[in-house]
Formats: sequence, structure tokens, C-alpha cells
Amino acid sequence: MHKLFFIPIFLAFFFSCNDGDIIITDFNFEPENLDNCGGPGAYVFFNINNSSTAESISLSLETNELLFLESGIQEFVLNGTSNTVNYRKYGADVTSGYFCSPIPPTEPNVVIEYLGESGIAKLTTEAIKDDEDGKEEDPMSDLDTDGDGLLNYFDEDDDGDNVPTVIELGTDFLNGDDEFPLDTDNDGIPDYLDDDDDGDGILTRYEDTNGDLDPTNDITDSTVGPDFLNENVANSNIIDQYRVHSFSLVSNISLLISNLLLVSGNEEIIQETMILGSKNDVINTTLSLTPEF
Ligand SMILES: [Ca+2]
Ligand SMILES: [Ca+2]
Ligand SMILES: [Ca+2]
Ligand SMILES: [Ca+2]
Repeated sequence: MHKLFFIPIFLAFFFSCNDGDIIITDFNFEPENLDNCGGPGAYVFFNINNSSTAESISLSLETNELLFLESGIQEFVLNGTSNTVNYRKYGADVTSGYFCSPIPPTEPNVVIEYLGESGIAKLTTEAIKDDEDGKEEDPMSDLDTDGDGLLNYFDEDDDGDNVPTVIELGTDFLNGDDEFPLDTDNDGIPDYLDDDDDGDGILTRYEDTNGDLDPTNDITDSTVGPDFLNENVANSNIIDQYRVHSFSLVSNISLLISNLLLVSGNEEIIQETMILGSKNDVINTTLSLTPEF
């Protein structure tokens, strides 16, 4: 049994086995070449190097978790069954289709294969969420004014009154003519954080006579505007329900495996730190959901 310790990551290694075979192990993976496919139950991450000898390192995770949605570090212990790593060398160049096809391809042929016997995969996710509601909000803040589970920086209705923040800030604030957002009742709490904007004692969310989760179209006196901004109209329609919220989500990841033990027959390779690389825009989408009241 040969134990080989490779600590530098991007160097080429040449070594002779006792039986005279020469094994060339490049591990020459560019960090920016990390790619992924699959989803819950069958995630695949891979890095391909076709520069000299075609080789790949890949990680399969059978976790049913929804990955990439939250910032943080997740660890997955390699177990050879549900969390697996493969290092392969091929007879010809390999493409992403090799890892992402529904039916495992037979080409190119695998010349050498090592299986990850043990190690810990560390997935670091940076999830950037933005409500694009016209108000600069600190993405490090855990402020959640309405307590609906969506933090203010990605909550497009910060006070949960069913009037979007972008409407409540006021056009003067949005176009830069006023440094302060609108405060209709002058109570010091701007409309976008005030759940009773006109200060008439009726929650804005309840000044929704037609009950369509949009208080902006319930207008008793058109010379004043919507009832939720008219202190002289106090119609109450109890609605304890939120409207649909949308926010953008962009996720970037990086992936490494620590204490990786690769085994092929009686050959072992130990990598203290195997960097699989990083990838931007693993998710780049708009999410819509209705917070639970
Ligand atoms: Ca919220
Ligand atoms: Ca609001
Ligand atoms: Ca106010
Ligand atoms: Ca009110």
C-alpha cells in the first residue's frame, strides 16, 4: 500500500510505483472551471482539466436540501455512497455533458479512477438578495420590521401593510427631490415603515374595502386619494394576509474538500485541501413567495 501526500494543489506530480508503473497525477484544475448541474437529491459539482491529460474531479451529493439559497458554509462528510468524490483520467477530452447527461455516457473512456474514501466537502454560498424597492438597505442587517421572515433588504413591503415600499417612499424621495421618504401622518415613522399611514387608527392593511390585498385601489374621496392615506375615512376590512412578495436572488459558490482520501485499488492519494473552485451565478433569478401571516 502506497501512501502519497500531496499538499500543494496545482502542481503536477510524477512518481514511480514499486512495480515500475508511472502514474501522472496533474490535479491541475483551474478554480474558475468549477461547474455544477442537478438539483435536490442529485447535485453534481465538477472541475474539468483538458489542458494536458484529460482529467476531472467531481463531487456528487444526494442531499434533498435546497442548496444555494442562503449564505453560509455547509459541510458534507464523504461516505462513498450518498456523498461521493471521483477523480478520473480519460482517454480523450471530457465535457460537462459527461456529468450532466441523464444517461451516463460511455465516452470518453476512463483510464484511471480514484474514489473519495473520506474527507469533508465544504460548500460556501454567498446568496445576494435584493427587493429593488428603491430604498438602500444594509444587506448585513437582520432587521425585519413586519416580522414576516423576509429581512427588510429583500422585503418589498417592509411594514407588511400590503402597499409596496416603492409606492410608500413617494416620488420625491425616489427621484432625489426629497431626502426623506413620505410620512403622511407626520408621526416620525415614514409610510414604508408605518402600518397605519394616515394615523386614523385603522391599519393600512385593513383599509382594503374590496379585499384584493391592495389598499391603493380603495378610494372613497378621489380628491384625497386612497383610504389608507385619508384620515377622514376609517373603513375597516380585517385582512390578516400578505400579498405575494418578489425579490432577486444571485448565488455564488466556492467548494473545497479537506482531508480528501482518494483510493484506486491499493493506491491512495491524500489531499489535505482539494480546491474544486468557485462559480458565480449558480442561481440568478427572481423568487416569488407569499409570507405566512
Ligand atoms: Ca419583513
Ligand atoms: Ca408597505
Ligand atoms: Ca407615519
Ligand atoms: Ca389608516
